[in-house]
Amino acid sequence: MVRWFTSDLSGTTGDRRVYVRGPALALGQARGHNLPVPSPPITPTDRPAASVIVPTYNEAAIIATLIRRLDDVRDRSGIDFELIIVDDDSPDGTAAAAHALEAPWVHVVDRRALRSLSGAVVDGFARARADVLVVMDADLTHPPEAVPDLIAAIRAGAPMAIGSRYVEGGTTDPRWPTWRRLASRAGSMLVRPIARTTDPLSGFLAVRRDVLAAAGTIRTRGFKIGLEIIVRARVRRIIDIPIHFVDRDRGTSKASAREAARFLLQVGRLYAVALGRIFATPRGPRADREPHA
Ligand SMILES: Nc1nc2c(ncn2[C@@H]2O[C@H](COP(=O)(O)OP(=O)(O)OP(=O)(O)O)[C@@H](O)[C@H]2O)c(=O)[nH]1
Ligand SMILES: [Mg+2]
Repeated sequence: MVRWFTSDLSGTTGDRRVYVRGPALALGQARGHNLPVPSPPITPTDRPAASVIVPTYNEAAIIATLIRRLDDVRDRSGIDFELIIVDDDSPDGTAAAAHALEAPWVHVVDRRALRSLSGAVVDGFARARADVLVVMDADLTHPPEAVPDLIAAIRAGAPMAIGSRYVEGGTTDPRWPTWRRLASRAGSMLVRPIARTTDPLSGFLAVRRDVLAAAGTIRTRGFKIGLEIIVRARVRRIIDIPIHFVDRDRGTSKASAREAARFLLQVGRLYAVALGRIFATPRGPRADREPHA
């Protein structure tokens, strides 16, 4: 049975279906949010091996296929991960479509906050029970079959893993027009100096829960939550997992000129964070420095 969460974080997540259209979640609002670190109190045997978080907006046409493919992946890999779909009240009924599939490992968060992809992911982190957190798109551009490799990278000790189109063995969709290839490459090059991965704009990632603690406040206005975590948590060691990125063939992209502008603002903010660290000078005596003679 799919578990429906209330929009109130104090809501329970028992096996009985609880579907309450509550007030907006306090987490993940547009301005910024301290990433949730502690997981909900549960017994160790309840804890899944990983939590896969999927933000959705108008993905009713595709959500069943995603859940079925992830179910196959769970069967074949033997990894007991949970799926957390965080929907922003999609008018096309995405949340209801997920509910109709009734799977014990699938949870649907019915979000009632300002629409925000990153905000939805942050709320998904808050709901997640595992220490390994995976984020992916619903649109099947991120192959569900690569999820075990991302989880394995974290289990092998990496703080973060990225599903990369640009590492050796990875590919982008051959149907991509030239302008899109150039835009993707240019965007990646723009942030390469502050993010040590071949695909810093990828939305397909795995991260250890404790790494999020180091990220502090996450701005949920930006579209690129992976980049936000890399810079704010100063993640140095990232394992790139090659993926074959296949363009969506159902549903519509939410990427837009507005999101592109927001991306540039996000990049500006993150450069300020990264450069601020380099040029930061101590303002007063510091405990770890010798006093001036
Ligand atoms: N909850 C929530 N999910 C969102 C929102 N915007 C986009 N999404 C989801 O976030 C994921 C990424 O959005 P896409 O529309 O695929 O954007 P994109 O990956 O940059 O663009 P494409 O390359 O065209 O796929 C998808 O699963 C969307 O359904 C939002 O405002 N709220
Ligand atoms: Mg997408």
